[in-house]
Amino acid sequence: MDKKLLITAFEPFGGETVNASLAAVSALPDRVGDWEIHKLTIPVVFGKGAQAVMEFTKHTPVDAVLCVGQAAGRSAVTPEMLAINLQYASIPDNEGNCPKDEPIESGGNGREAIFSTMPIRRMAEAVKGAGIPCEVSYSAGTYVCNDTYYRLLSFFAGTPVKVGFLHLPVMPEQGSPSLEPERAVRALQLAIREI
Ligand code: PCA
Repeated sequence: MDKKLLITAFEPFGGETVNASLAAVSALPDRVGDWEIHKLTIPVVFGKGAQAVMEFTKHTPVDAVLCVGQAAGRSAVTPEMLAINLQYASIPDNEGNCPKDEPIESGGNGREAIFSTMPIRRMAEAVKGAGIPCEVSYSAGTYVCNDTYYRLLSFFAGTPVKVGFLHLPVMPEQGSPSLEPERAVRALQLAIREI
């Protein structure tokens, strides 16, 4: 039986009407390699992005969760090695939250950083090997992407569910540097095959 992968994309945010992650994830086929693909669009709201994934996996258990976001200013696809226990927003999220240097998990229970349980380097090498700009990243930022990643790594820790995150550059219509949507879709497929 095929393994199930939940792949998530984020809604547009920051006044934009599109999100490169949403465009790329929407265009993915329902099957990639050995993976049966399940797609979910999640909110750009601290805490709620991860919550949406937890709710989904309650009724549809999956073997892996790969979250995809867009990172303006980056020129390469960037699989994220880790998430950190910090929230700092330079723009409000889609519900107006704007945390300034607050922990995600407080009270000393939260680990400072949590590493991905996916083969991030192998995923990056597969994408780069196909001629698509791609580098391992060691910072998913401090906004909703990192928040979602940290909470999911914490939630699924000690379970067989693998968790990963990948940032895409914006699309050409959004600004520069950018990556064409077709190449972003190809990058996702190559990365998924390595999970
Ligand atoms: N990028 C933002 C949040 C949603 C998205 O696509 C980030 O990098 O935190």
